[in-house]
Amino acid sequence: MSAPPLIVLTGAGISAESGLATFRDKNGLWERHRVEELATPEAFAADPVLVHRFYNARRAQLADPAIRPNAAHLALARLFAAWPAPALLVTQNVDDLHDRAMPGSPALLHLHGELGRIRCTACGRQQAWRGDLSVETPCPACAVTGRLRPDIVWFGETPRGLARIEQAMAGCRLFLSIGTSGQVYPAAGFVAALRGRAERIELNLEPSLGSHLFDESRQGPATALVPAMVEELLARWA
Ligand code: BJW
Repeated sequence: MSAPPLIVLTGAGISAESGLATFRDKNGLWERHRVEELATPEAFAADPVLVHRFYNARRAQLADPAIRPNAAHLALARLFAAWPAPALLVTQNVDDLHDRAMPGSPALLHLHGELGRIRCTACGRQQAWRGDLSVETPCPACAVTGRLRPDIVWFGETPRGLARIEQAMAGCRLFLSIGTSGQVYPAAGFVAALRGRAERIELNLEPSLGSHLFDESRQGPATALVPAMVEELLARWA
């Protein structure tokens, strides 16, 4: 039998052991705000200074040399380099730890955008951005101020790469969900959509909201579960 076409979905839990906070765990609040209060176009319109501060803090944290891909990101990079069938890595994370583990990989899709990119709502230009952003920062392309925003998918906005995901879902026969609480759609709906078509395995610190929908659910830290899973899959299929 040949290797099954693969989709891997990752969430904040895969980056937790690299030192990045998740959203909905005990330490998931930022300055006492829930992500649902910050990551919306309405929140940005009402208080852009606060929302810029939230993303500036996270962008700065990502630039800290102590924040690096962990054993789970590196194991997935090994899996994707060796997998002998179509494979797509859909991450909900806006950090760049998968990118650093598998630089330039066409298999990686950032469903919710990227912390290291911004976009101008005046001229539409998107670009890489490493420093802070404020309501006074002029757009490097059109020079208009006050219209730059993080290139992030907020609640109510359309996630990235949906056509590509739909195509991959149609052929998918193996689905891994790693480090996500299964509370945010459309990613939370992938497991149900693949019912009866793909083997679905969850790897998470604790059972997610949709845990019962998986064929198998393994609990533990991603840096232990993911390398073990990758070794199993490569031994079986590659
Ligand atoms: C470990 C670990 C370790 C810890 N090892 N594991 C009602 C019903 C259905 C849908 C909706 C609804 N009302 C509104 C909606 C839609 C809405 C939605 O889902 N809302 C929910 C709150 C219900 N979704 C949207 O608006 C999305 N857009 C959309 O639907 O557009 C319409 C459309 C769809 C399809 C086609 C066309 C149009 C957009 C969602 C945008 C989400 N954005 C955020 C913030 C921006 C990014 C950022 O700032 O970083 O993305 S929200 C936040 O949640 C972030 C994450 O990517 C996302 C998911 O969180 P994640 O990754 O699961 O993190 P946690 O913290 O929740 O879980 C971590 C897990 O890891 C935990 O389980 C831990 O146990 C585990 N863990 N340590 C392994 N070491």
